[in-house]
Parts: sequence; structure tokens; C-alpha cells
Amino acid sequence: MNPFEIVSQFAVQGPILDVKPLGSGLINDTFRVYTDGPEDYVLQRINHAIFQDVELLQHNIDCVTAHIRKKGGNTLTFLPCKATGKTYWTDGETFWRVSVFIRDSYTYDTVNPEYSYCAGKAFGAFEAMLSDIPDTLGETIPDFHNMELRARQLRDAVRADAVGRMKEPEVQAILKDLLQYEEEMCKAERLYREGKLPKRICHCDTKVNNMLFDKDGNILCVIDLDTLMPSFVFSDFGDFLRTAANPVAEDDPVIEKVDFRMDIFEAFAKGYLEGATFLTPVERENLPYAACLFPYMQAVRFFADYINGDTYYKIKYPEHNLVRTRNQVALFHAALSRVPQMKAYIASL
Ligand code: GN1
Ligand code: MG
Repeated sequence: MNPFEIVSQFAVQGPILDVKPLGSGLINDTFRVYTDGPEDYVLQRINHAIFQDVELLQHNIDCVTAHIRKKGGNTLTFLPCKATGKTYWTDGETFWRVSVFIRDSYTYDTVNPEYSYCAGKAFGAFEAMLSDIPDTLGETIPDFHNMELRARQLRDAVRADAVGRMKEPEVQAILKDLLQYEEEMCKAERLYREGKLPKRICHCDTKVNNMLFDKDGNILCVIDLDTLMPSFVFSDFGDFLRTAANPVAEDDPVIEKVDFRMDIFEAFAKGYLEGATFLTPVERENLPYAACLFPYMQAVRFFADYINGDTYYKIKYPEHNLVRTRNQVALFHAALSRVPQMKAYIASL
């Protein structure tokens, strides 16, 4: 079906002029819809293999956007489907949704400390706003940021060795390195089982380019709401730093350039702690752990996907997931070496 017909399933205004690819997500396909009316739109094909319960996915998004709007915050506006009134449309095979395109907005793949401070405040405030949401949200991908599960998935991938990549010496070396830290990195699940760590509604994909800025660097709103779900606050804190504190992209092959920038960490932590006024001492104390956990978890996920033969993340060339893995492993080690400094900084705030 052509995109024009898909868009016209939704209550859009004005004739549609054009539909063009937008953004750089690794999971869904995104397009900008140009119209002759007052608004342009964003059309997205939801990756149904990954988000298997689209009804639940859109339920979470509908509840959260309504709650934020009620509180006077800025958020995305999804259009109802003309036939069903739901915020998605399906032909039985593919799933689509449409939201209003936010004009004069900018996304960045790298940020300076000033923008990181604003992002910290915005994500902290975002979580604070959701702390009293009356609705029940489900896990759109069950155990999405559960490190124990991700570690098990890596072990399963290694055991199956579906495409014979375990014979590569580098793969063996990376595996050995990652396994050394497995227990330490599964701390969050242990704290949760001991009743010391709560789950809260988190964004769970706080990479730096999931935030819209205006031309002066103010945050307009948080986007990519697919993974909104109950999780540990570590998710949002850690995943932002994973992308923002690294001076290079997550798939940059020159790993000598990978680093964990403390100026970005400090600015983000300061903003986050000002916005997230609800944190318990255990959550606060473990923010440096979160900064290590997310590069680690992402390394494990990219690595497992490489071993599985690239079935999850979109890749642009055959070694892409291995290159991503090397980058994230380097970032993990850089972050780990800065834990004492991170702890001292958090304690000083
Ligand atoms: C995926 O599709 P995108 O780029 O928003 C992934 C995140 C990863 C990220 C790595 C549902 O996000 O968890 O951190 O790639 N989303 C899902 O770039 O798996
Ligand atoms: Mg995403």
C-alpha cells in the first residue's frame, strides 16, 4: 500500500504533498509527511516483530501523552485512525501511526555540557511528571532493560552460534572480557529482588537524539515513546550518558576516540538531580553504576545480535554490530575507570 493511502487512514488535515524518510532509528521506519494544511506529520511503521503488542504500546503512549498534557507539559500528539479511533492503524500485517510534526525543532547526535544540563533537567522532570500517573502501563518489551535477561540472551547466542561467528578470535576475546563483569552489572536486579530498588515509569531510550531542541537550545519535548514502561531510573540516566558522554557515535570504528566525558556527566547529573526530586538514596548512590551499566548492556545486545547473525538491529554492512560492540566495550571501560570521580561529584551536589 502506498504511504498516501496509509496516511489518509488517519484524521490528518489538508492534502498530502509528499512523504519522505526521516531520522536514524534502528527499529522502526519513519517518514515525514508534507501537507498543504496547517501541520506536517510524522508517519511511522511500527516494527511489529519487536513490539508484538501494538495495542499495549499505544495504550502506554496514549496514557503518558494525556497525563503530560494535563500537567501543562509539551509532548507528542498522535492522531486517531478514522475508522477505529485508536492511535494506530493496521492492514492486518503492518502497523502504522501518525503524529504531528514539531516545526523548528532540532535533534543532535552530540551535545555540549550546557545542553546536557538542560537534557538532565528535562528527563528528570519527565520522570517526575509520570510519578503520579493513574494508569497502569505494561512492558512493551518484557524485561527490556533487565541485565540478567540480556546476559542470558548472550549465552544463548554463544551456545547456538547460528552463523559460525564464535570461531573468530576477537569474538572469543570480547566474550571473555564481558563475562568478567556480568555479576557486577546485574546489581540492579538483585537490589530489586531485595526490595531496595523501585520500578518507575521511565522512557528507556533516552539517547541524545530522542530529544527535540528549539534553536536556542531549550528542550521542546521528549520523543520516541515506544519503550515507556516501568523500569529502574538507571535506564534513563545511563542511556543518555551512553550516547552523550561518548565523543563519537556508537558505531564509530575508531575506538581510540571513544571516551567517557566527565564534563557531560557532571552537567547531566546536576540537571537530572534537580529534575528528579523523587529519588531514593539507593537510586542516587547508584547513578555511577548506571553510567557503566548502559554501555555494558548495549555492548552485550549488539554483540549477541552479531553472534546471532544480525537479526535485531538494522545494519549497513556485515561487521556493523561488531564495530558497535567494540565501541561500546571501550566506552564501558572508560566509564568504569571514572566511577570514583562520578561518586565524588554526586556526593558533592
Ligand atoms: C534502538 O530504534 P532506536 O534507535 O530508537 C533500541 C535501543 C538501543 C538503540 C541503540 C526497542 O533504539 O534500546 O539503545 O537502538 N530500541 C529497541 O542505538 O530495542
Ligand atoms: Mg527507540
